[in-house]
Amino acid sequence: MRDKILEYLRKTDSHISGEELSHRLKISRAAVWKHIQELRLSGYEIIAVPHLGYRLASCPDKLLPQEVSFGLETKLFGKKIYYYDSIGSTMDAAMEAGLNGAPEGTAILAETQTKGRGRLGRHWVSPKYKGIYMSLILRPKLMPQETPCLTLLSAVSVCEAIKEVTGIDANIKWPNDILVRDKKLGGILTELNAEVDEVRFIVIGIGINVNTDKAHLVAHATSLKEEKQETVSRITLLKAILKKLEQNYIVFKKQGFHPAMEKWRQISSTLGSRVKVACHKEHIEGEAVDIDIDGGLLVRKDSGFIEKVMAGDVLKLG
Ligand code: BT5
Repeated sequence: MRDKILEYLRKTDSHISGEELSHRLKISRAAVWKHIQELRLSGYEIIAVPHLGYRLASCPDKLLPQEVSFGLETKLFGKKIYYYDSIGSTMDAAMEAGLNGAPEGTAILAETQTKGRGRLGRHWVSPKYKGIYMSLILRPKLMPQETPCLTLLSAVSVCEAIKEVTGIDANIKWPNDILVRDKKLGGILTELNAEVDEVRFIVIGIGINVNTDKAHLVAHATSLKEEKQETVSRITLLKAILKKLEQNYIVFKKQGFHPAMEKWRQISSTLGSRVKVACHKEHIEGEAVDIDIDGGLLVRKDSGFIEKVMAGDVLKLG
């Protein structure tokens, strides 16, 4: 019912009376008033003018499901949303939702995470109301070893959305870092629930520093606000990410990784550089020449031998 009231308020250019809302929604005026109060409590600024009615003055800067859904141009992604004001990690909630049968495209969103994580159990700093912290459930028919390319596809989608919404050119450091001017703006974390030969579901975790102030950024990091010197709408960016991700994912399901791979090459900050890749306990040094169809990084060592790396941390040497 609250969503319906919000819908009417959004549709109305000026005011809508309590009487009209009560008539249209077939609820009492007292019930209308109660819902308006609840909307106000969740951050909507609703002005009430005697004899005229209610007017929506502003929406909260929160990633509330009804805000994400409003004008969302996707068929599947973000159609089902779990929203948390605060959570340990959206990855854990997504894993649980996945196990409970949550459909493909289900998004878990949080305003802050107390145990946000990166790869290998590293911490992901998630200041409240400042970033996008989302986990998305996908159910592709893939073998576990075919999934790393989805990390790359997600990174491409995030960069495309950033470009569309802010005009900023972000780059990707293999495999999962979103960079702007060589500083980390965001990261992608992919986790699986799989059997040996079949993926049950994948969780794509996306963390982006949107309006984080300099004082709250970790070392070597940046935010969109820092780059643009103005606040960026998290909700607009989130919707654009869901749209781009869905578009690229549909193409991936029809045509494989090639189209996203080509886009990845264009915005990579890794290819063509001399790199040192730390993977497991060894280091591989050489020129990052390309990525493979499964998302692996191809490194040409000084011996001329090309080695494929599936996971690791890249240090650019020159
Ligand atoms: C990543 O890991 O970059 C993946 C981050 C994924 C975070 C999302 S948020 C939603 C979802 N829920 C989660 O719990 N996680 C996902 P990695 O490449 O391992 O990088 C981690 C490193 O980045 C840390 O060790 C820090 O050095 C740095 N770091 C931590 N927080 C950061 C931040 N907010 N901005 C930039 N760098 C950060």
